[in-house]
Amino acid sequence: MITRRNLLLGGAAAGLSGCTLLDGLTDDSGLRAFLQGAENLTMTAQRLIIGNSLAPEFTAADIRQGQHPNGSTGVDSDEYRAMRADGFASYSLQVTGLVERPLSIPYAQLTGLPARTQITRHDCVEGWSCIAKWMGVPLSVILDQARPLLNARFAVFNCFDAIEHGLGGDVLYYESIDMVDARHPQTILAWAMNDRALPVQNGAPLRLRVERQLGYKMAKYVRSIELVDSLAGIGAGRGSYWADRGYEWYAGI
Ligand SMILES: Nc1nc2c(c(=O)[nH]1)N[C@H]1C(S)=C(S)[C@@H](COP(=O)(O)O)O[C@H]1N2
Ligand SMILES: [Mo]
Repeated sequence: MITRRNLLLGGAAAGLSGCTLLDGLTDDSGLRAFLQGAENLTMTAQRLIIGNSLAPEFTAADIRQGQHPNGSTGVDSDEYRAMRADGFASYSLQVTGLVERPLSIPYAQLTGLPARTQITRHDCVEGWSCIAKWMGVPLSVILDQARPLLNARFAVFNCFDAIEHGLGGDVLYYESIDMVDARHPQTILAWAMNDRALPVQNGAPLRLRVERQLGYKMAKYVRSIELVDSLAGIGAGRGSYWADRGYEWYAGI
């Protein structure tokens, strides 16, 4: 079966520079076949196979190069430039929607919260992977502070970057995950990468890591997290910039 992902994987293999093409995941490996097959399974079936298990974690020796920047690599707005100029001291993460306590968490407070460090492999749907070390606050820590209401089913990430400049105006990047992934121990809001402050090209000041899904789920430049009971009102209705353009919403790997 020729899926969009197969086409992308084939196409990307030729032109990629920067990151090692698919660290530990060569073109003819069984794992790649599994990944491609997995897209045809439903999310429920994937969850049965994966359970709530952890994604593989690696050692520092496995980090071969910097994280290959992809998608937006910066934000073209005065608001963002001003935050960047002060080292993001004026940034605050907003937590809104179906919560008991809406939050506005300043950068200095975010980086002072309990943090998790994990060395994981980022798999982009275009056919490359990078192993990097991520450090940040578990999303569950933020949720415990905000106290989601019982009807909260999804966490939506609204980003600063305009991924599309159309006649109808700019489209800002957005993504979403369900509460199972939101509460997963490896789901963190990363503010550091490879022992340094998160670089602008990789999503400064804050980016999501949701380690059992593909790269496009890992929203960079996160402005706010909104808890909702339905994705119908988000973007074109699927709660994700790329899902609204034909990719899987649940991009399990
Ligand atoms: N805000 C935002 N997040 C984003 C993207 C983007 O364009 N904008 N691209 C996605 C894609 S397709 C990938 S592979 C990763 C790339 O992350 P990196 O630049 O740190 O490698 O970010 C994801 N998150
Ligand atoms: Mo990607």
